[in-house]
Amino acid sequence: MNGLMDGKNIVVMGVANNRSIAWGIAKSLHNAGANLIFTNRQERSKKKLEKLLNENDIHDSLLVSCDVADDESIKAAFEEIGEHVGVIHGVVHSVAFADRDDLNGDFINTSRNGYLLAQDISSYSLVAVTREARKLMTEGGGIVTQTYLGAERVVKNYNVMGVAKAALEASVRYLAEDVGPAGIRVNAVSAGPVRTLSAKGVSGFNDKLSVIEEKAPLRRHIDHDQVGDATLFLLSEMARGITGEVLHVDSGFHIVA
Ligand code: NDP
Ligand code: KAL
Repeated sequence: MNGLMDGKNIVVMGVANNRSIAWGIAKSLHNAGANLIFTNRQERSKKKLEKLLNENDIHDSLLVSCDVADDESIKAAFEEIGEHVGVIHGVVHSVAFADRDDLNGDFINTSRNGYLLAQDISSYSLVAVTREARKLMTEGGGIVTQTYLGAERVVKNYNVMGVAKAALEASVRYLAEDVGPAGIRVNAVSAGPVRTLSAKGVSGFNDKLSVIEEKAPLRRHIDHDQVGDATLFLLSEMARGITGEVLHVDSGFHIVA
């Protein structure tokens, strides 16, 4: 690409494999010249990522472990990142989790623990991450998270995750206000369905895909590369006037009744 992100250190959280939305984002950022730092929860994902980086000739990336369920882990991860690169210019938050049992049937049956777990990993984590990342973002920059239409509308089976994403989107706005004076922008991309490891095995995913082809203005699915380019835009100086925003990358599906 055009070196839009030359000299920028960007932390990417949430690559599980080559299908991950975060991997699409990593490729876009790499092609734009960014220096990438990755965080993973599971060792298995770290191994997959190492292989992907080799296959794609991406070298010298720092790989740090981070479980967003744990404040100490987040703190330690960003301290380690700070020791290696000093300043960071952006963070990609691409993590979410809910118990599979809570992702079908009636939302009304969500347990207290299931509700709290989804909120903890999928929404609160952005708050905790932003707090730690801010310390290293001394030159300003951008933070981008990933959300889904189920935050705005009732989408069958999305259930507890829809409520967590609604909280995530509201958190984007409150965080944007807090860190704006430091020149840090906080935005979200609302992606259409992408077949990833998370989406695997959750009921109703295939139905969601076919409706897009039928009803979305562009009559086709999106892929993680399209999410990658939109996220790159939001992290770059091109989006310097944009914060607290939710940008839909969904072939226009959200505008259709
Ligand atoms: P993936 O399964 O590829 O990625 C999910 C990631 O979440 C994994 O890398 C996983 O880490 C990470 N994660 C879960 N729990 C934790 C934790 N406690 N600490 C740190 N990391 C954790 O799925 P996607 O790429 O689909 O998901 C990425 C984001 O995109 C999510 O926020 C999702 O809600 C959102 N999204 C996805 C859409 C889709 O259709 N796929 C549509 C719209 C939004 P690990 O690999 O180490 O387990
Ligand atoms: C309406 C849609 C159909 C699917 C419904 C719910 C999807 C929820 C997403 C959520 C992140 C999935 C999970 O938490 C899965 C988890 O219980 C089990 N999976 C794992 O543990 C794997 C191994 C790891 C890597 O996954 C995680 N997350 O850590 C929504 C569709 C159309 C769009 C999607 C998939 C949106 C989204 O938010 O992902």
